[in-house]
Amino acid sequence: MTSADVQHEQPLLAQEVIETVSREGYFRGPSKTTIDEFRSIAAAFGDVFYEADVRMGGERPRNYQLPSQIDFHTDHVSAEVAAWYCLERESDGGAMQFIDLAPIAEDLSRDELADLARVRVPDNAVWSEGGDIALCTVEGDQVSFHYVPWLDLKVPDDAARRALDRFEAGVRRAKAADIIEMDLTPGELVFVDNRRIMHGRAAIPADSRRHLKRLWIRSDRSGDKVV
Ligand SMILES: O=C(O)CCC(=O)C(=O)O
Ligand SMILES: [Fe+2]
Repeated sequence: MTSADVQHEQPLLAQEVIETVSREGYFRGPSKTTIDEFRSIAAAFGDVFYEADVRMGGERPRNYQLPSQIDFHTDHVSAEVAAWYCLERESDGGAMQFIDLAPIAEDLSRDELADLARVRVPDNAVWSEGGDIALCTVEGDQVSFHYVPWLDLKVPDDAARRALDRFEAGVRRAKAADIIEMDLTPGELVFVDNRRIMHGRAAIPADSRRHLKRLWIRSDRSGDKVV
């Protein structure tokens, strides 16, 4: 074995990443992964349909290209899996932050989840044709979320309002006690189930060199849904 082999530790198995994301909701990778390995794991999940550079600036900067704090949210609903690869770290506020919505769903009754599923979130994607999306979808024991708190949620009635209040109280508790923080260093990656795990970020300096590559992935099993 050469010293180059040792540096790469064990080869990263895409299957392990896929299984861990399905069980735990996320997988954080070892250091020293190459961006090509990152891309090949993403490809093993399914169709990588959108790619973004999460760093400051750009001609028409999106929220993730601005220094302000970003509240916890899920990304576009078409992305079953979202993945980030760290190219440059920012020590001043640059850690990624996650909240697992699975325990919050477990605290809600079946009726509350059915009421919550009637809350609609506008689709603000640039390619959107204006439809909106259920805040949650229940299929058997599986609850999938789409939650973007700064958008104008449509709440059809009092029961849906009560369910939303209970859900948001759970999110507030998780923000106070259950944030999963990952201060990725260059070469580290994270894959998340975008319908279970929310992400957010503290404010970072406007001149930060922080740079993550983000991929959105539609799994091979999902068929043709949105986008
Ligand atoms: O800057 C981050 O850590 C995440 C930003 C974000 O919301 C995204 O990449 O979708
Ligand atoms: Fe995001």
